[in-house]
Amino acid sequence: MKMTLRWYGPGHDSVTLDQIRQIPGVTGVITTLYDIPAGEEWPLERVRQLKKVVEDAGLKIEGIESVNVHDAIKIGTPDRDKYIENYIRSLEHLGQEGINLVCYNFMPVFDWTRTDLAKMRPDGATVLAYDQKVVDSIDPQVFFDQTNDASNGFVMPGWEPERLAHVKELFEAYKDVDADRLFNNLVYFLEAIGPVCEKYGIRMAIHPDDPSWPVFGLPRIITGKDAILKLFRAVDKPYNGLTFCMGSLGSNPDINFPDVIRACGDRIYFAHVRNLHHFAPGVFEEAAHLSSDGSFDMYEAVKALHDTGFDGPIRPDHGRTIWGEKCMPGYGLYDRALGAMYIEGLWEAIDKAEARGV
Ligand SMILES: [Mn+2]
Repeated sequence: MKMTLRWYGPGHDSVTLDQIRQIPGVTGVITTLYDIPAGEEWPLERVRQLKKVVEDAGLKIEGIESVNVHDAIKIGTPDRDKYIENYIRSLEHLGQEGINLVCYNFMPVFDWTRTDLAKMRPDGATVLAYDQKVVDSIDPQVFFDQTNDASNGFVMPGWEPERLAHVKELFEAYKDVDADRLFNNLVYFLEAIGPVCEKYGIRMAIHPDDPSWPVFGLPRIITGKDAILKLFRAVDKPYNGLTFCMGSLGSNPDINFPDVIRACGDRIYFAHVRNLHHFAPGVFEEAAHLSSDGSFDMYEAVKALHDTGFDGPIRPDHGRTIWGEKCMPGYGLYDRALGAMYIEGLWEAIDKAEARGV
């Protein structure tokens, strides 16, 4: 296991690399070229610059989150091959620089969805929260505008204004895309990028849909264990793997994390570890990482990762906003640093117990 933090790159993050380096055990970052729109090629020179900035700070790029997939590829429009070519060249440039983990998602229009970016908890911390009733009662354009207004001035991943300025057109473009078609378009994409992934040993780690059910009538295809295994079978190659995200899979309160981890085994290349507090089906908020603060048994999840020999990067996922920090919702320094330490503590205890045969 390699402990990492997500970092949005120079000028896009309130957290600095120097701060990240001071979190004990954190040796790398998961980063991106945040200003390059989905569908455009990542120039080799930009990848090199990013790598240099991270390495000059004493850290390593452990993976990219994300190289976003253009809507044409998800929709399957006639010009998708042009965007796939760009994607292949971006992967080529990452591979040439020795970066071989890419997290991506295949969700239509909206990336992750939350209905409140700053829900106040009793202790004064604010967290991202979700309430299905809000999603059911609001127009998608209004929803987008409200989310953007609540982002503390940060551009949030998956919520790029230039793309989502055209929410109505995007919905129109997706109107004939059902779950089967979306899945087939994902398979087409994965098969097309196969050669470059195999050439450079790049692992494509798909991020589960968040939440794990259709929202605003848009299909969702990476929703749980069966869906993930179906994708593994459809493109049965080692480069086709998973980002095990507890926040997304955990939107389903009945999820059994150890079961998912054991079923996906060595195809899990990246882990987002976090806790949620469920109030009712479709109503939850993001908790601190500690098991007792939310609904999940974090020990059991981390133990299953440990037991299956997981050796990829872990990042503490969304944190609460605490101690007066001004940051992108979910991506402050303080609570994610606490989360990293907690996960490392669990890992050390599991490691030592195993070594002693406990
Ligand atoms: Mn995640």
